[in-house]
Amino acid sequence: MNKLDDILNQDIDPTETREWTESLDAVINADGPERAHFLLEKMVDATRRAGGHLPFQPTTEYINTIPPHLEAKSPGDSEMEWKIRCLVRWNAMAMVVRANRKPGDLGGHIASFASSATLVDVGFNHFWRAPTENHPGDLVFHQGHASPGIYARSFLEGRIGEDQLDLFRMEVAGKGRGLSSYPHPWLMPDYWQAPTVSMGLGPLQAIYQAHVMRYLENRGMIPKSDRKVWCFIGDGESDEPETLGAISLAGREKLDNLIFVLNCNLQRLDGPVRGNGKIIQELEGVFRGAGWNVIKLVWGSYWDPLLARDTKGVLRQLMMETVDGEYQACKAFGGAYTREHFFGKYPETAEMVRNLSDDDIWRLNRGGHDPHKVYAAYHEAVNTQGMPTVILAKTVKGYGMGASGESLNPTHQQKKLDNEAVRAFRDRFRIPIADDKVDQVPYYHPGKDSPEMKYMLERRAALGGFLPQRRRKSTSYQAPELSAFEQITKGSGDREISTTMAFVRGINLLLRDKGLGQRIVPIVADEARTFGMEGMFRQIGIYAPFGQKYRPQDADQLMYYREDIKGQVLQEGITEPGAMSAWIAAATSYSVNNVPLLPFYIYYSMFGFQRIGDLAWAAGDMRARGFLVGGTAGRTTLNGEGLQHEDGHSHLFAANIPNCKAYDPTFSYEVAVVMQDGVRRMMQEQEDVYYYVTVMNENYTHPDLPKGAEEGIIKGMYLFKDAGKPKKNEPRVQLLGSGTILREAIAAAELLEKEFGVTADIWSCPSFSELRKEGFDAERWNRLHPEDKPRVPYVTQCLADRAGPAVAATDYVREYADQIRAFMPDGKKYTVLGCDGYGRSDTRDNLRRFFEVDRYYIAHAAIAALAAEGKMSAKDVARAIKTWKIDVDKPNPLTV
Ligand SMILES: Cc1ncc(C[n+]2csc(CCOP(=O)(O)OP(=O)(O)O)c2C)c(N)n1
Ligand SMILES: [Mg+2]
Repeated sequence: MNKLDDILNQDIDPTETREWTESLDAVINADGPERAHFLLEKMVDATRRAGGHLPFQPTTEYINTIPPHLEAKSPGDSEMEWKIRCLVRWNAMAMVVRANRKPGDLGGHIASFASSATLVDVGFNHFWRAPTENHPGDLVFHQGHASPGIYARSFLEGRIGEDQLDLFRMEVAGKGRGLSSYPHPWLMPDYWQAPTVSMGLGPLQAIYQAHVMRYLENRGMIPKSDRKVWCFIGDGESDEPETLGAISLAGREKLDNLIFVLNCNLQRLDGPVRGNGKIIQELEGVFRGAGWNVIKLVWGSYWDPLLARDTKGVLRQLMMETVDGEYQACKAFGGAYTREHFFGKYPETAEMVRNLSDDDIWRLNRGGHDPHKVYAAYHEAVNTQGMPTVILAKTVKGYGMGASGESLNPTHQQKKLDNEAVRAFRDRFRIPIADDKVDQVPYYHPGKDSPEMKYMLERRAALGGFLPQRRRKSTSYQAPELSAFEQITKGSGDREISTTMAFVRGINLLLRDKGLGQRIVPIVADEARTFGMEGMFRQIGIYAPFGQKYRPQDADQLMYYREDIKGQVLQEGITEPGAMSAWIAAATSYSVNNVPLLPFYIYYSMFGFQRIGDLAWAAGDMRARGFLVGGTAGRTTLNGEGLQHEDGHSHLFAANIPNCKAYDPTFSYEVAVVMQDGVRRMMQEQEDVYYYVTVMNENYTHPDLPKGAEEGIIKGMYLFKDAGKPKKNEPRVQLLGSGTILREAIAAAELLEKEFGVTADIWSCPSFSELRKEGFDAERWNRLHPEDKPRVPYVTQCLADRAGPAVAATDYVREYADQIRAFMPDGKKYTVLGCDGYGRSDTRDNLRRFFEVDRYYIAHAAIAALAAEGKMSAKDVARAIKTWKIDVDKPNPLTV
């Protein structure tokens, strides 16, 4: 022990200590605990000023935050709610066990919901409101693998049939009636609102949903309400950086519309979460430090009399000293073990339980299993103002599973209960299923007219209807015609601009749209200036929930840094996962808030999909609608920044998300066409797609939108330059490209003609990914319809009557442009150049030479392809190498 600990732990003058404590008691009695708190803070200040080093105490005692006498009482019928909970528990268990008695190893989880059943039940019975005309409804994020419990309740409510319970995890065979393993709006679009099972993404998204709800309230787009976002989280899940990574935002913005329920069953998948410590204490410190209201819900009511008798604090000391591994063992081994190993540690505590039987000790319940205490905690949470609330609820993993799994290390994966375990479960929860039937683990429904069902329906009616439920569609908004984007569909003349500038202009045009303008949500993660968006700061303001409390340094400038409670730009700071979550919240606002928004999140493309890929996947699942804009994209176009900035593969990630449409435009009119089409599909047609568009910072001139190119741009390919019908013996090639590298292809065409008399058709391919999807769809259709007229993939249609080999070049890895190889017309050779390998910093010219995608390499590849087809010779290739100074001994950029 160091000296400080000595001072704190040794009472050198007990009489003086008692006098002080009595004075404090007197203040509490006369003026309440707030006054006592005030006085203590004053004393702490005085001690600090006198030079006393007061250690920071982020934690409180290991007992409930709400003392028994301040607990709000539940108005519910606790006997009835217990019965209902037992039925929910049984059916949740039954659906998993039945699924796993069938062939196919379907999996599922019993132990997690078993630990959270009471936490969930109290929410459904008393707190969570469904959307109605008068209330927007609460948004509840459930722990993903607790889904059986949610389905079981829906079954009792009559929303899900018995047949469907038997289709748990059988979504293919279920033909639309199957129940998804976890919450997936993509799979159950009328039911689940948010995917959560990728640990950490639920809590992160819940924070940003609450943040965007406040944003909408502050901008006057939805009325202020007492609506809440609730998020259930596992204690093991709290180790994910995403779980805790944004809690300071919630504290800072005082998001009292947000409630976390941390289900602290002390176990994760493999074993204890903090066997050698206490997860509740650890989380208390973290959340308190971040400005949250922390409600510890550690002990159930059976402990109250013991704690009331603990005048000397020995029990509380014991509670504090005991580590989670030991608490887990107590629940696994039972009352006698707990008497000996827990209470037996001190004579005072042993004495406390002397008159209790082992069974009584076993029944000493944990806070998260006591519906009265849970009610009180929720009541306080929903009434807390000025800060978000986290409830740290101590529970037992596998509660009710007895010897087959209660508090045992392997319980997480227990999904096959034997008959004995099933009978024990039935007995423990008093399910009226007869001995001769119970081994089949039948579902149990008490009947439509049963008091249980009546009670449940009454409760839900009082709270506005059933949950979970999801809104599929909201109001449609007319997209502006392409003509509204004339500023960027028309050529730039001599002016050199980048596609980033074109895109930002496009956003500005939309901001001026009468219907849509308000609904545009520009989002940045501290990179607005990088993309030339600082004009928006002044113009539409940066959202700041408490307004701007200082005079900005650049107040005298035209484009000053303007923060405003009604600001439209979401400046999320340097957090790509945070900005992405804000984007998801805005992109799903049509469903969650019945307020369609069109978010544009602009970021460094390298810090996009590869950094937050799992969120991008969740966005697809959640049917997000909006634009992701990967700025300063490309492996050679972002020249100076080097290996960690130069993105050559985000398009491959994007291409793997089924409902993400990804484009790599070269010219401003392509940007405009993609943008207009996206607005039409997402805001007007309400299609569940989102867009990824890469934009660059290379400045060049842009031509006019070629007549009739729109359709090809959207499909992913159009003829940019037609070389006409080739003359006899005229060597011809097809050059393909996207992004800035298309311009190298255009330059290559000139070199080819000048040096070798080779002519080229030039194809701009804004989306190799869209081309691939269409091609494989046609190919599949043809296989399945052998006797019908075959569909010709669009790429094949484009190139069928075009002479000569095809050469594509891209600023991304070869794989990106290689996606269309399967659709080359028969016999057409296809060469792909791309930027495989790590990036590095240099000039664009040097990088393009290094990655072998510049005009010379493209031209050389075209000559080589013609030679391979016998239209030119090896000598021609050698001449090309010499003419264009190609270094044949240069190592492959992939490996250097
Ligand atoms: C990102 C991610 N990693 C791993 C998993 C696999 N997984 C599912 S549940 C689980 C344990 C969860 O423990 P905890 O959060 O404590 O929840 P509990 O089941 O105990 O309530 C793990 C590792 C996952 N779903 N997501
Ligand atoms: Mg856990």
